[in-house]
Amino acid sequence: ANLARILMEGKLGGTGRMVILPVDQGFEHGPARSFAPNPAAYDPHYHFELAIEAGLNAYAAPLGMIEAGAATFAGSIPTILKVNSSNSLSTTKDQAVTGSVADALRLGCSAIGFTIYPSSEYQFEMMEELRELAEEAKSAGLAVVVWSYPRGPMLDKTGETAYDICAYAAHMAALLGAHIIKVKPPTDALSLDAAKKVYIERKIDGSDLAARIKHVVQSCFNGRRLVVFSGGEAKGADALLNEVRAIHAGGGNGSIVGRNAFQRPKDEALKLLASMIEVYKSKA
Ligand code: FBP
Repeated sequence: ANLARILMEGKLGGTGRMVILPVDQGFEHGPARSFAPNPAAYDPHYHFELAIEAGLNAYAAPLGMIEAGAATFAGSIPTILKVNSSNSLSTTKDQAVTGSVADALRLGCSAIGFTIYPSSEYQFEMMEELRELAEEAKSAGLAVVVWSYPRGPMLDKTGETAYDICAYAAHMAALLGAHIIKVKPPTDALSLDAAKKVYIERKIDGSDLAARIKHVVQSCFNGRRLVVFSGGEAKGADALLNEVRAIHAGGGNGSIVGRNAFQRPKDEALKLLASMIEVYKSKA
């Protein structure tokens, strides 16, 4: 029922496509890097309002952000409690568990969100933490959203998003029991250095983004799991919309877009989110 709630909410409700607002960048990148471009975004209420006004499917954030708005916005939009986080003051590719299933239930959330870093030295601990939290969440009727971001000493920046690595990471999230899987848009490039060191399984022509998206979706049980793609650093509206068109054409279930939404002035963000929603509503 909680997964259905996310799928039925907002302007894309009932289409099988979704757009989610994630705001955990304060943890991941720090407050100034995240919110200084649009200072209104320092206020947790801003993000609830943005997601609600844009007619999104859900809003995802760590404990403090959800707690700060839970009373005011109760029942207005499905929320996803991000229960682990990394931060930029650490040199390790690890995460701290920063929320619980009990917190998610107390705050009326529809799902928990958890990040794994396949390829990190700590990947197995993260997977084991996820296993426990997902079991608890599911037994309480909550959905499980997994951010699967390959990173660690074997991979350079290019390798982290290379489509075979991305598909592998997405598949592991599906195997770990995720209902919704979140990855970065897969790229074609793989540096020579990374190619020497990592698992390579290039069985498809990856020159086109829609084909790479299709490969990732296929790796998530042939579309039996929901796969959404992140927006990344702030970029031009046209570049983002082209990416969204390719995600839609490749059979992706939608976008989970943070910085490209909250770092723009609200009117611009609402316009961009409306255009994204239009793409997902159109015939793929
Ligand atoms: P963005 O749309 O801002 O990229 O948000 C998606 C997200 O997964 C956030 O949830 C997370 O904080 C961030 O990306 C991590 O980005 P990076 O890997 O660049 O640190």
